[in-house]
Amino acid sequence: MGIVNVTPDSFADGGHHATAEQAVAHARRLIAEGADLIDIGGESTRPGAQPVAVEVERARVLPVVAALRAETGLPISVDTTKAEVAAAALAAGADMVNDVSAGRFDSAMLPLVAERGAAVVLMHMQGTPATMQQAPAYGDVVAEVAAFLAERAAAARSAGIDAERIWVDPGIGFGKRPEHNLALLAHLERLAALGFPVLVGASRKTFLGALGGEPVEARLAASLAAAVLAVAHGARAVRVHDVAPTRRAVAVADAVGYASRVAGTR
Ligand code: PMM
Repeated sequence: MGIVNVTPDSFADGGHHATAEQAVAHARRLIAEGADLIDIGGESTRPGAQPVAVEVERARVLPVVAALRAETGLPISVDTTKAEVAAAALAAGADMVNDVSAGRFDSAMLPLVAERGAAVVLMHMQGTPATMQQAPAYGDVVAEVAAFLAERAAAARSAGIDAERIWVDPGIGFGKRPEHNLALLAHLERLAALGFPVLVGASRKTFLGALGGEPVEARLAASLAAAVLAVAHGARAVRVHDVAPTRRAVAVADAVGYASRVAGTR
């Protein structure tokens, strides 16, 4: 999943693709690099970020969704917690809603996704973007994230969303200390065991910098390691800024995983 943030303030690429033209050009680059899916967001969810008005978010996202829909058959996802923004994006041709609140911030979200027959990503977050990194605390982070995702998937099912259209995501960096993110990556199998495909977004995130001290623009190697480990531990998709190198790295993880399954059956 290639990331297109149409925002002035996202942590890793804020301001780089702030106009619709720049965002569309960036999405084209990600597609050329081999993205299977494009995720378009108009509201930063970085720690401390303040909410954006619905009209602002809609005006950022819609032209990009519409322009891309006109030129690609790849699935398009919209990264939003607002049903109004999601509704407009789905009408403009998006296929999937990536909701970092898992349908909790807007009660109209899950019914909307059901009614439109769209896919949904349900992501775990402790707190809200404005407060989530103040004092993240868990007893057993993997068990608590798994229980949360199971509960949200059940809510999505009761809203009428088909099981095949539900994805789950541990929400790396969303109300988590570095050790929480590492534990989730190490035990993704327990999230995959819920029966839904798992999406993981670790690309360029702060916990990678906390390990090696790199600033955000120097976290490619660490991001590739995280993507490979995510796939090795059961992620079906990774949400990344750097599509071409991630594809190469993940292809190796996939091939080794395949070889180990074949070896195991002989
Ligand atoms: N991370 C960010 C934004 N949206 N959505 C999902 N499903 N998973 C994530 O990990 C996630 C997300 C924040 O990262 P960005 O500012 O680089 O987009």
